[in-house]
Amino acid sequence: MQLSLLRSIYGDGAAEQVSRYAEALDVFRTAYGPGEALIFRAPGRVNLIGEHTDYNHGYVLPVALDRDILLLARPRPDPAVNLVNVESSYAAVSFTISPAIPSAAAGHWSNYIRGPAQAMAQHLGRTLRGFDGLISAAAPFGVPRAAGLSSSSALTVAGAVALAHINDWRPEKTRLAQFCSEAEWYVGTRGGIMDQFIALLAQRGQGLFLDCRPDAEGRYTTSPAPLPADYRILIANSGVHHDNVRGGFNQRVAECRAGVALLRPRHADITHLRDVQDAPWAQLDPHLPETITVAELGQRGIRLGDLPGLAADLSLRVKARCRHVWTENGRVLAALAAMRGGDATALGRLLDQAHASARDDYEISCPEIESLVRAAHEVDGVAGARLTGAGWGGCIVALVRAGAVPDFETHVGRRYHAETGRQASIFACRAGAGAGWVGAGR
Ligand code: NG1
Repeated sequence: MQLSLLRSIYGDGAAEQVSRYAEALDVFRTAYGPGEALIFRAPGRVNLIGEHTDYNHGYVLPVALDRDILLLARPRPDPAVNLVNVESSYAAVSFTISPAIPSAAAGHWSNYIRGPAQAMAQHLGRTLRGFDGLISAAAPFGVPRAAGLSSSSALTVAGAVALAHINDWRPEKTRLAQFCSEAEWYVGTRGGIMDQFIALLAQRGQGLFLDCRPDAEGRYTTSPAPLPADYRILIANSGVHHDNVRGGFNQRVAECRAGVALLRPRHADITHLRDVQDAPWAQLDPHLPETITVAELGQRGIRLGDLPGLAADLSLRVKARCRHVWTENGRVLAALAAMRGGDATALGRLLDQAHASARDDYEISCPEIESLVRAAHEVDGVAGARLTGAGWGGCIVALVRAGAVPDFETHVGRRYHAETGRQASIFACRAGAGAGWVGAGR
């Protein structure tokens, strides 16, 4: 792959990608024989602020990573999809594209390709061409997995971009992002649209403000968010894996839906928590119970929809969850203003407040994440730090003065190891470019 092309995607990091692309092409040829492969890529992301707001139609402010998933594909004349992985620990899989593709076991990586394939077959209503494909997502260039950096959506988006290209479907990027977020429901989560939007719409060197509420025509508002000069966005991965499919994610969605249902008698048009964002919290608070069970909601005629894994005696902490969403939306708007004004100190303070809210009201932190956040705050030059992503493990994101990066890496790494016995992987986020077709290689 030409260096100049890779530069337009990876900037200063392009040179080190050359051998990665060459290796992927090599493994591809070994698996499928000589000839051309189309190369697609999709980045992971770090969410700077705006956690668990997307599925409530709120605001988010993610940044794409320069760490991505490559999907090499050779179109086939039939609807078969064959997939191998550069990492041999991932066994090869095959499936046939149709409007009803049987899923692999829960959590299996191929479900993130089956999802967009099935959704596209349904959407386009014709027989699609499949491909012989290879995934390259190994460290250090790949998106770290199960770390709240959206490796799963990167895989979904890479699959969708490849299938759309091969089958001559050319939707607008925002339309494709929306398509991908619904396609990912195939795996069993009811996530929002943030990850797929940033994966597709990212611009190198910028964050992306996204209003997750569509307008009357179903369109979304996005705008680039300038990153503070002289500061770096650092990510520290706790190494604690979280799993949205089996974890408490759907419970949080249920708690927000319960809040919506309980506010409806006073806010007739409410469909998402975002719809009461302009009401003062003091007006909402009295109508939201501290806790209520799924069964008690049922007695009031409230059903929470198609969320797998909700037991009748499950106690939902509705008030605190809604308070997090309501305050977090305010913080995202304030963060955008701080970024536009170049005020890193104000932005950092908002990250700290967002962390406290995620920990106390949304209860998605864990001891390892707390250890990382504490350690980050001990470094001179850290403007703010918070957990990022769905939670229950994964990563923290910190806003660090450029000159303080070495101190951050040393101190946070040591402190975390001393407190937990684990190694944190710490790296800077060089805001990367959005997903797409890179070119063809042999
Ligand atoms: P991660 O951190 O990648 O599991 C999940 C959701 C996002 C968003 C965040 C919490 C999916 C695919 N991703 O992201 O939409 O809700 O949690 O802010 O469901």
